[in-house]
Amino acid sequence: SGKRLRVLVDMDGVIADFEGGFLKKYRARYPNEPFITLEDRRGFWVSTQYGQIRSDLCEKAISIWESKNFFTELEPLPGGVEAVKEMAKMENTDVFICTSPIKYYNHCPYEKYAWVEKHLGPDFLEQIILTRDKTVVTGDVLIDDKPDILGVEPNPTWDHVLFTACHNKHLPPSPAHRRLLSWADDWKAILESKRH
Ligand code: DGP
Repeated sequence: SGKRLRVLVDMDGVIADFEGGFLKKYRARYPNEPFITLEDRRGFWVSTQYGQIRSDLCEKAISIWESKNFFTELEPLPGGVEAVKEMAKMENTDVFICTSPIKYYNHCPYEKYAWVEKHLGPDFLEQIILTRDKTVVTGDVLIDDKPDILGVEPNPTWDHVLFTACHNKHLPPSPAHRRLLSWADDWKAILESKRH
């Protein structure tokens, strides 16, 4: 069909290495506290799993991503920046970065813009959607590592493609979404399948 394809790409866990950045800074700040290796991560919420080890570790985990420079200093995930740039150059394709800022807003929203400018370029600042509710955003595809994307809209327009991350790789296949295993996986085939 002649319609343009709108792709929404999540940031943390999809193009920015939130989990790796978290673990590195948590271990540096709390060298004598127990930690969860990426291999042992289960469940989307990092603070929930840390709180299960010992209740005070929940707040210690939160203190890491609430710190200045946490989000700006996240490393890009392999192939993500290249894939998003390539996608944005494709014909009849609009790409938006769709990301939920944390509620402690002192640094995170600013740093997300700074990260996009640094890694994707200043023109990409036009493509940022910051929202705590992705269900109200319209698009054809949402590439996101969170297994359950809920909000006020019961029938979002997008199809959720689950991006594989340390915390979701053990989940059984679900009719709610297909998977993109990494940026080395065939993301172009997923986009082409949605164009019809
Ligand atoms: P998104 O990936 O766009 O759905 O954003 C979710 C954000 O929440 C992202 O920055 C990662 C972060 N996050 C991960 N674990 C926790 C947690 O346990 N508590 C909070 N408040 N945020 C978390």
